[in-house]
Amino acid sequence: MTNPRKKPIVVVTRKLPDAIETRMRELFDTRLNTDDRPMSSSDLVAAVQSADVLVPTITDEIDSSILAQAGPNLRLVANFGNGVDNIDVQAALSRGITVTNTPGVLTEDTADMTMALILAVSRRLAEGSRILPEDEWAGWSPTWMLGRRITGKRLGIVGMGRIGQALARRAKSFGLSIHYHNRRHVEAKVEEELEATYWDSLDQMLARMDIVSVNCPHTPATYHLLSARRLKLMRPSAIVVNTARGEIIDENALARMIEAGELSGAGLDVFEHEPAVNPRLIKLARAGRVVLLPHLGSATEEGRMDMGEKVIVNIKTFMDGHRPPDRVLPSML
Ligand code: 8YV
Repeated sequence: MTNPRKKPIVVVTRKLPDAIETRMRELFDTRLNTDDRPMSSSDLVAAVQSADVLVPTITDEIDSSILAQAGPNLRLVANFGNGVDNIDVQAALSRGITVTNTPGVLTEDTADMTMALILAVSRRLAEGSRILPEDEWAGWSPTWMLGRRITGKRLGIVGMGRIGQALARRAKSFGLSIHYHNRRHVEAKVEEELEATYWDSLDQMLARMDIVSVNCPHTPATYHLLSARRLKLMRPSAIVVNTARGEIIDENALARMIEAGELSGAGLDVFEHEPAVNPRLIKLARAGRVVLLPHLGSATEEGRMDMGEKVIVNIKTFMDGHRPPDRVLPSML
């Protein structure tokens, strides 16, 4: 890096879209992971020892012990992803390593998927779509496979950032009334446009909602925010949807309550111990009580390209000696 003509060594931990990898190879001395196998912690140690820039994803735990073994050249961790709960940001900063992420470009896709899960659980889409391929349809009946109406119900959004607001806009057009819990009110203009009701007490909001959607980041403060105690406050007819991070919900408590009929169902795209999924949830999915997706919230071709482009801009800007646009600071978490 002291020699401006020398391209920085950029280690990318997973396979990215071809066009992104090609551009990265043109711009940087980029080391790709062509077989896309998730890196072990010893692979990660080797990566941080050789790299000027590391490009990890959610499947890499860049904790303080990995960072402590970083070589002297590592200056930037440019996460391919919005959430940075896979990175110890504080430990990175205290070693003089900048962290960036890819905010904004996966907002609409994640909000779409959240709405899809709300519909899937309420209208039994996953269960219904299994009937025909399994040749189990005896024909229409007035009382068979009834779901729940969306229109007129109350949606409580936990975390009203970009994705929460994008969900609220969609949900409003489906006739849901919008409620939210957040550290602070959103702008008055936005609250007005969404006709949204703010709850400073999460407990009080949960007790009154038909549908609860988790859309906040995972931080130490939001770990098990939907704890067993809080889930118990919810109505038995209510459903929970999570496209944020599994750790925000006490998954065991959620599964137990759905098994016991104390909650109606759930739509989950994220899990506490990904890629492992709680066997109780798998059992509930087989019984059609929950809808489970394999972390597909931002999985669109366009989204992955946009994320890759953001990573490139962050690296390029940093290497040109400027503050990268998506720098993450501990105060933002
Ligand atoms: C990403 C996500 O695909 O960006 C995020 O925070 O949860 C995902 O949708 C993943 O994190 C990529 O690293």
